[in-house]
Amino acid sequence: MYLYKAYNSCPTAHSLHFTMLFKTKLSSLNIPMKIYGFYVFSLCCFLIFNGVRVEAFRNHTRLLNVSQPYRTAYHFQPTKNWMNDPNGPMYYKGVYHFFYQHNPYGPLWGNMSWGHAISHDLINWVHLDIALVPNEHYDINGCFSGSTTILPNGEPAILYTGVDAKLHQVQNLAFPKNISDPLLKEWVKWPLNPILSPPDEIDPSFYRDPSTGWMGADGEWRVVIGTRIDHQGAAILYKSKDFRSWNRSLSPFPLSNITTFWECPELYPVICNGKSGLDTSVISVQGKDIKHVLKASFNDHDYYILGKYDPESDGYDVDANFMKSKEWLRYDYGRFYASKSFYDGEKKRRILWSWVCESDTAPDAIEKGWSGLQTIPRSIWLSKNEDQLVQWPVKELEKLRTRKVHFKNKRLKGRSMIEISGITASQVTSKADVEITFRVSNLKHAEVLSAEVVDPQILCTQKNATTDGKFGPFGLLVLASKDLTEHTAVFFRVFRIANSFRVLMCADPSRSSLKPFIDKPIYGAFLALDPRYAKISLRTLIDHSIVESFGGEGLACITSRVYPVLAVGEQAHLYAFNNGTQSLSISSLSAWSMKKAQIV
Ligand code: DQQ
Repeated sequence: MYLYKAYNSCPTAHSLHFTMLFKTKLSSLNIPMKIYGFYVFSLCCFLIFNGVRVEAFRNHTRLLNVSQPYRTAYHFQPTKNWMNDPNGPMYYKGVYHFFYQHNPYGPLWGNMSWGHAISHDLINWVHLDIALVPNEHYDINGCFSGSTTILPNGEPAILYTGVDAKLHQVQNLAFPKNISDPLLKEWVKWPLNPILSPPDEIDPSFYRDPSTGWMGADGEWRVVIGTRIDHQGAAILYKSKDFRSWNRSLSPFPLSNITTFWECPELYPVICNGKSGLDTSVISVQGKDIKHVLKASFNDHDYYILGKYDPESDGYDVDANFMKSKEWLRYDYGRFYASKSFYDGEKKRRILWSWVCESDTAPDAIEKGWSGLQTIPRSIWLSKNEDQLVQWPVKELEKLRTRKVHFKNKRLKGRSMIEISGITASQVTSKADVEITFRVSNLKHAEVLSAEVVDPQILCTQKNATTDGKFGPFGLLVLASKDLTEHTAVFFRVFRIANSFRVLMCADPSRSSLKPFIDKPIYGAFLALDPRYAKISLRTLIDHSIVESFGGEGLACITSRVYPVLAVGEQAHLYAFNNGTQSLSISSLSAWSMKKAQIV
């Protein structure tokens, strides 16, 4: 594991770049802050030697005044500096609270603190003072990820991982100074911290990210903590009567022998017949029309399985075997890590947030003065087939929609494209919300795919947006320069396997930017729909340097980071395209330019 990847799993050009710079390999993930300091120092030396102005590192405010083509208009960001995992989102006394892993002193990972912001609609935000800073012996090397739980007396509790003076990961509590303040501006660490230290058989560098608590049939609280046991990714279950003193539960929880460590695990209920969410903590949600989602972050992605959790025995029966890679489900098949969900009691829904890391380099982050985005908060529920989750941007986002282009039933011949214009050019394409639905017919002509299960990411890479096909590639070209030198393609292909069909969804940023050292992976997922009976739909949120796509009304999601240099502002265009030989029709298209969210 290389230096940069100490505690943030961002498979970006950052790490690749620094791998090349330092060629420093560490034998474990346990990277002390002191070494991180050395790394920052080395970075500065490197930049000086390469003529990059290191004063940038000292004065981010000045940098934020220079042109910022990659800062987003409606995705959550701190005003400057580094952000990674979402932490402890919750709804409390009429206010949404969002916390996040934050380095208040620079645009690279370090000094892990909990940033804090509040909102009335999950879209417009006010940043508050930092909620937790690493200043006690039990968290002096970082206030790492964790969750909030609202206790029976209505009091919210933060349960988070601290990295102590010995670099051991321990679990700590914090409570609001004043619970009648809906803004929860100040947090007080529990005097008896740490409340949990790693058990003897657990490596103290792999013991972190406590989940939101839920109450079992016996009235006791439960949480899960990410770890590894015998070199396998795992979650450990803890129990408590009062949320303050905790004991390890002896009930075995799922392990995965093809992963080595789990971060940010979550366990929460979903209802089988509807889109409503369920409170994690409510015991009465157990029943035959409830399933439980077990989620973990590992290998740079967020995976989940569906199963049944029994609150009496704490057993968890999985629908599919977590150990077989083909059975894994993913929230998002692109850039998306360390997600966290919460139950929004006000709107009776479950909301999912995730960190979307950069794909540019550490020197780019220093020049920008910031690093890291959050996805648009997504409503999340169980699909009609009860075999996967469905995600959709929260309804409140639609308040930002402004000028609209709309048409219906337009033929898109083979090897053709149309520009979607008509919304003020400078507005539509750098920050837009586009919904498009395609209809395909005569599928007997579809390309044949062998019946073996194919990795969709590999298929999208082999058959990218420019590779000829029959039904597809068709979709959108976003953040495109007029001559298409730069563009990001989000598209579909329909394949025939014996007598059935498979719809592949891809996001291809390989031509998104002329900038060097950008990581531009092609991503892919299969859409669980039958194109003979269902239309193929795509919703894409475009926001300067992020492209978040929802295929099949949220059945598959792919998020990419892109950094165009030509396709910026008025020079950014949007097209619908069909590079397949077969004609199809656009049943409907609606595209809106988006207003800027108020994030202050
Ligand atoms: N990021 C946090 C850890 C967590 C990791 C540190 C996941 O608590 O495991 O910033 O990105």
